[in-house]
Amino acid sequence: MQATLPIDAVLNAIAKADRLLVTAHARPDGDAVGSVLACWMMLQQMGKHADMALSDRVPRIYRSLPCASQVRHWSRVEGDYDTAILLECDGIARTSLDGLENRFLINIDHHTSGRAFANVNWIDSSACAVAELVYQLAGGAGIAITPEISTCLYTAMLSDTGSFCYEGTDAHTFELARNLVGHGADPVLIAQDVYFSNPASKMLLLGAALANLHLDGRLAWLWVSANDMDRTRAAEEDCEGIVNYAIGIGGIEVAVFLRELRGERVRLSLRSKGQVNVATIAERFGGGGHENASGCTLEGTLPIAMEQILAQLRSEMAAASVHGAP
Ligand SMILES: [Mn+2]
Repeated sequence: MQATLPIDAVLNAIAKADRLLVTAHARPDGDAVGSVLACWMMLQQMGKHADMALSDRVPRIYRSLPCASQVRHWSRVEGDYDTAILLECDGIARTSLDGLENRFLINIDHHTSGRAFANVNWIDSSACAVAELVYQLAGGAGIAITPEISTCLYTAMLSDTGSFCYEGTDAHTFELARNLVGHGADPVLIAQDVYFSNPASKMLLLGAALANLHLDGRLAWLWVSANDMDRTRAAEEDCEGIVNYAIGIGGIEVAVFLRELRGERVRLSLRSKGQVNVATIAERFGGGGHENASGCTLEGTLPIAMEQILAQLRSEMAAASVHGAP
């Protein structure tokens, strides 16, 4: 007898559920937001009672997505949800939501650092975005892929593939994009919302970060202090993508962006062009992600965090024989 496929286990669990909550990781990115919205719309079509909640607000650039205003901004789950669907989380803690502990949990993830922590787990690191798994789920559930669902899933995959640039982007990725556009996603409007609607604070913060850009061989790093954040009136979400300016330099193989948080903590975004696995490094510090894009939070001051991560990266680069000037 054939073992139950993970997607079927998820569909079975949804079929049995009465009241569902859909959530994703804290500091949600485009994939997390778009996939939560699409998953929720799918559940609505299935006639389920479902809500969406995130521990952080939906980033501005994703607030124009269909139904984005219905995402609840919670720190604790209240309500008699019998089942919660967690997207892109390697554990309950990643949601930063309290009150999930005693519920039936469904985990859907595409990170290489994914863990089978839930009652039902579907982890497929070959998917370009968790949106791809939600799309498959919608297909499996036999629901109609509406223009609203397509818009959310296309936005999610656009952001998670780095506009179809990251490792793993292949014919299959474009096939999915083609299907979503066929179902009503408008790639021009979505690109305008995601890439041409930046608040001025984001550009001012980028300027501050680039003033702190440092290069050493094939390694690049840059940072912003808590003071930079205040001075530019930047929001946390304005930091998204800054690391790409460092990894975008010719000859650079590994890059890190550091952001000083209140209370002697530092948030790190790591990027690699492929020779060094930055997911492993992030995991060492309690974070996670993909081989080429990951993140973690370090305890300590900005200079100490910088020293720690640069030492780790230099030793990993030496081990991977990434040497020399760019
Ligand atoms: Mn993702």
